Amino acid sequence: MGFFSNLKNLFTKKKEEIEEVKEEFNVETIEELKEELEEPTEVTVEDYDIDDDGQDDFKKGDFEASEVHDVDLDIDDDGEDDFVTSDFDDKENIQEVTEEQVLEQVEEKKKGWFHKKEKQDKVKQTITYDKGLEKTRKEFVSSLSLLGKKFGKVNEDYFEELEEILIKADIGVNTVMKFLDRLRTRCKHENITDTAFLNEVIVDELFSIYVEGESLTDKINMAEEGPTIILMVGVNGVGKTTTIGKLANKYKKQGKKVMLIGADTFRAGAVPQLEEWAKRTGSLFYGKEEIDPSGVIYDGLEMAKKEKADIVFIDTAGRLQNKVNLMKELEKVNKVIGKLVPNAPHETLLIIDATTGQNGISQAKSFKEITNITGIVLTKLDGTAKGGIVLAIKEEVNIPVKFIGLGEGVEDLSAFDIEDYIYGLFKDMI
Ligand SMILES: Nc1nc2c(ncn2[C@@H]2O[C@H](COP(=O)(O)OP(=O)(O)O)[C@@H](O)[C@H]2O)c(=O)[nH]1
Ligand SMILES: [Mg+2]
Repeated sequence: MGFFSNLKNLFTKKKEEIEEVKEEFNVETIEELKEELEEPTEVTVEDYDIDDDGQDDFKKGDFEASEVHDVDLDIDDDGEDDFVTSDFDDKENIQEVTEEQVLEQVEEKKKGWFHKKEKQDKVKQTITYDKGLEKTRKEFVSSLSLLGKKFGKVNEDYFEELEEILIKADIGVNTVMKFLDRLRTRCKHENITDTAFLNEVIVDELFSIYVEGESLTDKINMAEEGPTIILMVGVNGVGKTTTIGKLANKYKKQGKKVMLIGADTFRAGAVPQLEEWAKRTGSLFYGKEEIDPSGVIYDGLEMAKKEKADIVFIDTAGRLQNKVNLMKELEKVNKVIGKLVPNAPHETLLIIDATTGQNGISQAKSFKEITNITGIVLTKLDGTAKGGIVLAIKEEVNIPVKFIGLGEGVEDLSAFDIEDYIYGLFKDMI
């Protein structure tokens, strides 16, 4: 039935994780931590200190080799290195350990290190949400607490004002109505009159809206072979080009060969803007202004294949004034893409500007009619108190939100994560 006993645990866990990583970096504030985590700490195995003596123990190639070389490892923790690998050749010098034991230790240390990095990345995401959803959270939490004070007890007037608050957060009228029905029923059944307790139930029920029903995957569908092609669509100014830049940065960091194709041949300056992002992120680029987008995409994909790109983002123009034309254009674009790369595009991501609220929802509905949208990127959540739009998209459009934009910086993009989202919205309430 309810989720909020889990939610409480979840919030506690998140807070603990943040504290742990703060300690690791020896910083006091979230701002300092954010800065630390945004440092390009592309730590490779090259700088790996097995025995924590502050010295790098070996070079990257050693991980790939079946043998470990030049390892100074203290197996029995007596503060002395037990041997260097050259001892392997000199059997007499091997005293306390076998080669297997060494390798085991290396593996374990390696795992520990990656685990630590994973935890740091998780915390980075949590605090990005925390910061990005601040506006929505403040507005929402303060309205709810005022409401609680005003009424003291839950009654019909309370519900009516709650409805207004939820609609203001852009949760969507239909969603709000359904949600309030459930809330009323639950209050009746469980005899809930205390407004403070009801706050917990509200979070719980909102959470349920997202997780119930058909579960939508937020993972990017990657090609099994050849380049993964991702088509980006959406009306002008929503953040398509910026999002491509952020995504290029993300995949580049994962070691992928990224390529950007500028096929927004409509908006002046759109192609050079994308080219700038390509330079900044070290991605391949192809783009041309003032010709047919399908032609640009054709040539761009040829280059992507030749260069063996792993992942290709295609920037398009988004004119929605004329649905029929846009539909025809997208059909043509899809045909070209499919011809050059079978089964592509692997994703068609629709970019929605969260600050446009219900307008964004209508855009999503329109685009859904025109073409096969596989995911939504919700941008500018940092600039709005309307963070509830994520729930409206789930309820009214039923396309998964795959990424969210939480700022203008290159790092201000996160894979959508329902737990971090709920935490960012409600951490002060529970
Ligand atoms: N605050 C904020 N601004 C964003 C975000 N994403 C994009 N923008 C800004 O929105 C504006 C339009 O972005 P652009 O990528 O050119 O939109 P496009 O026309 O869809 O390609 C730019 O000023 C971006 O910096 C975001 O997540 N948060
Ligand atoms: Mg653009």
